[in-house]
Amino acid sequence: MPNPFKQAAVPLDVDDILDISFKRAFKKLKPRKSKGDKLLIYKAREISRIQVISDTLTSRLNKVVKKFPNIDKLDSFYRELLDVLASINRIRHSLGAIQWASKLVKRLSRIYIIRIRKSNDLDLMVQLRKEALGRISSVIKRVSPEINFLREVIPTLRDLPDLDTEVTAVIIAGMPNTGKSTLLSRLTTQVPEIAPYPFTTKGLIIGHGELNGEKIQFIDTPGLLDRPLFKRNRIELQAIVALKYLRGIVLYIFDPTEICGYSIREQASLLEDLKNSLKQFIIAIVNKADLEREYRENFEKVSDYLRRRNMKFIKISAEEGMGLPMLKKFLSYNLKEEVE
Ligand SMILES: Nc1nc2c(ncn2[C@@H]2O[C@H](COP(=O)(O)OP(=O)(O)O)[C@@H](O)[C@H]2O)c(=O)[nH]1
Ligand SMILES: [Mg+2]
Repeated sequence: MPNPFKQAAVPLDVDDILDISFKRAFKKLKPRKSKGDKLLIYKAREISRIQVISDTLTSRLNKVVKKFPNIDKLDSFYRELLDVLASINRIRHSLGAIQWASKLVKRLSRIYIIRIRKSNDLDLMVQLRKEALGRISSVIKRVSPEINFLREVIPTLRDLPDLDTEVTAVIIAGMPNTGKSTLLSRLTTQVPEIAPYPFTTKGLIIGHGELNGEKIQFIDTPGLLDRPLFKRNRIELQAIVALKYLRGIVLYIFDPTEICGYSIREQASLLEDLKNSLKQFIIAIVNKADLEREYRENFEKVSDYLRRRNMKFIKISAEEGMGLPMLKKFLSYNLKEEVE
């Protein structure tokens, strides 16, 4: 399922909602041939004013509640993101408050319509209508903090990346310049999409590919899984943690040459962090194998480390394509083991 918040409706600002409803209710109607009882004509007019305002407001408010996806049915990935960005409790509270306001508006309008219907006094009818609209407006104004909150968070939620949580994900992690983008482009067919993602300006990079006829999405996470996790704030960590709910595996890229600018020790330390925070199976990729001859010792160091840690790994050159057919086989085998 793609981003479940795509269809969510952003409420209008309280003043605008009221404005629209009042304008609609008070727009000049063509003067009807005022045959018949003047009292009945006035009565009908006041009743319709209340009715129009109530209908306009409730339909606007209900739309916001109805178009918001069912929180209990969200996939864990999007649920976690909702919690990071908005706090699930707060969202529930806001939607509840809006629903409450909508019901109360409806109830008030019914009560006043009945009272106007029973009245036989022109002034009283006008007075009742004014009172009704005053009370209705104040109900709406009372939920203005909730409406403003939703106005703020819904656009962010609508902007979340479209990740099909049913499609197997291969998340590519590793320090900068280790070869993640190069590998992603090798494993995918089209130009990858860049999807905005909370707390990283670089977004998620999503590439589509196939392994053994099965659709796979390859995900690069610049700014998230490419630097140490310590010193990150809670929210950033939660944005990272949301990734752990994607069904699939993680490829952790090593650059033993250290040309990337990070030592083997730093690269290993990030790997240890990720092992503790992600729940997917992690396969290590030892990249830049085209340079193995020049950096033999470093390659051995990395291999030794990975063997000691009992990790599955495979040596490739993303740039020159060496080891890629093997990597694909290795991937489909492990996806079968891990995902099914
Ligand atoms: N020699 C060699 N260089 C590579 C290999 N893979 C990537 N690179 C180079 O490493 C640099 C960083 O690669 P990139 O894919 O942008 O790394 P990212 O920052 O992890 O996405 C680029 O200059 C690549 O050309 C490889 O297998 N061998
Ligand atoms: Mg990159």
